[in-house]
Amino acid sequence: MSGELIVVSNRMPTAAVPSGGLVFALHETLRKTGGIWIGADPEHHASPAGQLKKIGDQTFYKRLAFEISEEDHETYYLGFANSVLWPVCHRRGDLVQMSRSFEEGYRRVNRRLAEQIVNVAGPNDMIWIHDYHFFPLASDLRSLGFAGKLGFFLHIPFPALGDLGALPSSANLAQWLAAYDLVGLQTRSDVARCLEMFRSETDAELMPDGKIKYGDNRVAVRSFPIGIAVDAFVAAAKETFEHAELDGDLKDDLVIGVDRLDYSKGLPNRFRAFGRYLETRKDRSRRPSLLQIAPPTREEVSAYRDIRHELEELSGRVNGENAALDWTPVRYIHRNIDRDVLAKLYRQARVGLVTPFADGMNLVAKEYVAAQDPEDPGVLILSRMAGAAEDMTQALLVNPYDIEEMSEALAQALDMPLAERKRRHAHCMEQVKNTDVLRWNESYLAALKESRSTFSWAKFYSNGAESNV
Ligand code: GDG
Repeated sequence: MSGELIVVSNRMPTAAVPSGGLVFALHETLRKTGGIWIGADPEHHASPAGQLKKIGDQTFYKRLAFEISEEDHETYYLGFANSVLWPVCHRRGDLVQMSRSFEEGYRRVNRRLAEQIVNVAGPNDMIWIHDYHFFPLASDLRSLGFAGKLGFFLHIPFPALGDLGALPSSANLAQWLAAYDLVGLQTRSDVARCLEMFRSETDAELMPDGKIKYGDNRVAVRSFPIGIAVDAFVAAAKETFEHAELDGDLKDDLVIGVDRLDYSKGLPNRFRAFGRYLETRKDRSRRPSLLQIAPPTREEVSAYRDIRHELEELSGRVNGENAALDWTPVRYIHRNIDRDVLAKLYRQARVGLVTPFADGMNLVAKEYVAAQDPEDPGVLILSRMAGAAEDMTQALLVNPYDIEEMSEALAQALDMPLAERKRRHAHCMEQVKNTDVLRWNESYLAALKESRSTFSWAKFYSNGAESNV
């Protein structure tokens, strides 16, 4: 008898129909298949409950929340997940904050969540766990006797072997990942780095079927490049754009950037490159605007406050040096913009500027391409370090550390002839369609269904444990 699909992610939408790329796609999947979505309760509790609780709309599938305390939030979420794992995975070992309490909080929340999941999961259920908040969850679920299929998808870059050294020694990524049946990563380069990690482990062995054998476990590691809900995005972008929504000087030569305000997104260098372009542009009558939308995120972490101050200072400087009475070169919006407005702004923009230092995929690059008018498309400037660059090779690929190169790419993009814009856009759009998020969902789940559960009941009983599923 086949079981239910259970999705686990730190953030879970509570609205009947959630907005946003990934969340919307997982919602669409669960709407079709039914099942359960488990996520963290946004409220913090002095004594977190021992069971999952229903939260939000329950129409098509169950939404169950696990409670966390203020201390859990500080140690598991802000601490280990976002001050250790996030910087390590984004090649910023210098920003790692070490604290035993972070490690303990991370392990405590994962173990507690595993206990709560086995109380609701049936033996044939298939659990799909998302992202770095839950690396050890499969290992915890297996030790409690869960025997169904366990899948994992990492949305952020898989760290290089050298960067893994910045993790505390209690974080055994290889052992944690080996407890899954299928580990999904964004790109082929991520898979290569993950395999390199396993190769460096004496307990791991690459099997003829491509799986990794680690102790008694066998895990498959594959890339599943994520995308956007293409049709929905194209439709939103096509709606008549109200020019009244923009000030006069935003209508021409608009360059757009959209990113959570995160140090991995390379925003200061982007502002510097735009400033450099303004200084060196040949046609001084040209007055491009950079519209940077950067909603706040994780502001309790000091590295995020630092990047905010740096950006405010830089946007002030570029404007101070270049603005005219009737022209503001940099528009920096530090808040969330409605998704439909965003889609239309992308379509209006001549250039999409996506320049992260490290990024699992980067959906903004795909949204920008999908939003363009194919008969008069804008140009995507894309960092080589974004996962999206692996397939979108006809974007203008740049090194996000090279201000001069990015400034030259801006000049090239703003002057690009229509025929070249159309050719590059058509190629990028093909890649966007190939990775439509609904297809991504289906292909991952099909691969997870086919994967054989690594769990050994014989071993479990021989250890004298009792089943509680
Ligand atoms: C992680 C990985 C991977 C941004 N500002 C606003 C807004 N957004 C939306 C964008 C886009 C999404 O947020 C950001 O997605 P990204 O992929 O660019 O980046 P992360 O948030 O870091 O996501 C990343 C992704 O997971 C999926 O696997 O691609 O590499 O880091 O959809 O449009 N949306 C609205 N207003 C804003 O102001 N409505």
